[in-house]
Amino acid sequence: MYKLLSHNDLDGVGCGILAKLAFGKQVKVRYNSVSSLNREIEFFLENDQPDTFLFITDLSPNKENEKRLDDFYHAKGKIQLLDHHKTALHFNDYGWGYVLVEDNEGKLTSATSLFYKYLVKHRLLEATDAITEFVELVRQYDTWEWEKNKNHRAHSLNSLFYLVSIDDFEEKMMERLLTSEHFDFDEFEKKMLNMEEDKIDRYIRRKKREIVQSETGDHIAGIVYAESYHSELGNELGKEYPHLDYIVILNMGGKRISLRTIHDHIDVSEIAGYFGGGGHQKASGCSLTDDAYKQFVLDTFHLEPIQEDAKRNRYNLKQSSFGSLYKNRSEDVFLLYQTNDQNWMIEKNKTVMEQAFTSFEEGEQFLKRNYEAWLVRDDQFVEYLMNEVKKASQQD
Ligand SMILES: [Mn+2]
Repeated sequence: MYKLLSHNDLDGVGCGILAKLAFGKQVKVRYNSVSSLNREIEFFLENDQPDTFLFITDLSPNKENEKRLDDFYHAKGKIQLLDHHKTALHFNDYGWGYVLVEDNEGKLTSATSLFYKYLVKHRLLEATDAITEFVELVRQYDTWEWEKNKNHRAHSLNSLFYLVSIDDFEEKMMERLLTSEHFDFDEFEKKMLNMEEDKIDRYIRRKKREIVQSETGDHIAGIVYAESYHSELGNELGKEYPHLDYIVILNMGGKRISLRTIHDHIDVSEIAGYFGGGGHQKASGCSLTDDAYKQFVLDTFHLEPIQEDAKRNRYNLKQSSFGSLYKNRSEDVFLLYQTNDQNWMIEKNKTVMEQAFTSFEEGEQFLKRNYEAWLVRDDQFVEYLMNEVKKASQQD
């Protein structure tokens, strides 16, 4: 007998599908949240047959269970942990652990891609085109490589995963992988997925108007409440507000936090680690502990959402060398403009500030991090210019 304990997201369930393809009725699969894994491990050690082979994929046990599993392994228990999370690398110290973040071709891994390689290598599953394509879609979604590759099918696969129950998804995918030569969606799914993508877009647009900005230690974070679409949200909010170091997504019902960053210089697995969680450099999570609650909920609850930049301007545009006009909540007015020596400077309420910037982005980042300023609409820009002209002509 085999038992698989895996994560309850697409990558985790991808492992379950592979296990069922390989072992059929000989495997019991249980999907877990990060926090429920440890209960399942304890249940396995106390109740399952000692000759059952245990796989753990896409999740890490806590310290106590790490020890228990190692004892079980040395008592001739059969166990294999496969993971790709940076915070799980220490499991490589064990004979039963295999954690790989990036393969030798420099490609990011996922639990499903690691488990597929493992099963094929040990001749437990025969590789086919359809399975290989499915595994690659899961990998690209989980590592977010799909966005760079514009592989929307990977994103659609994850959307489909959340549209149906895990049981239905497993059943649909297994049938497809067993009978089709290539992996594809059917016509009905394609229609549904189009509607779902629109719905996600609308959800994200609303969240862009709810996010607040807060200083957290050495960083500036964006904080938003959301129950769904955490990866999409983290990515879109990160790109919309690149002056934020990272995005904190609070799921109050689940008492969970997701952390996302688009920046290479930030490691959100460290921040999650501080609150007892873990994950990847750009995507991590932790529980909403008392400390995290104080920092992200209590201390930010009174804050006003970030004001979006005016989007439909024809005159007050970013990067305009003679100036882009910004404002903040205290009605300070900022003009960000390029000087003759190619530097970018800021005039705050008509007084030149001392800082000079080598690019527009750098100057804008400064304005947004320090003043939460936003690009004003054309009408306010025109009014500002007319006042300038009036003043100039009065001086003549
Ligand atoms: Mn994963």
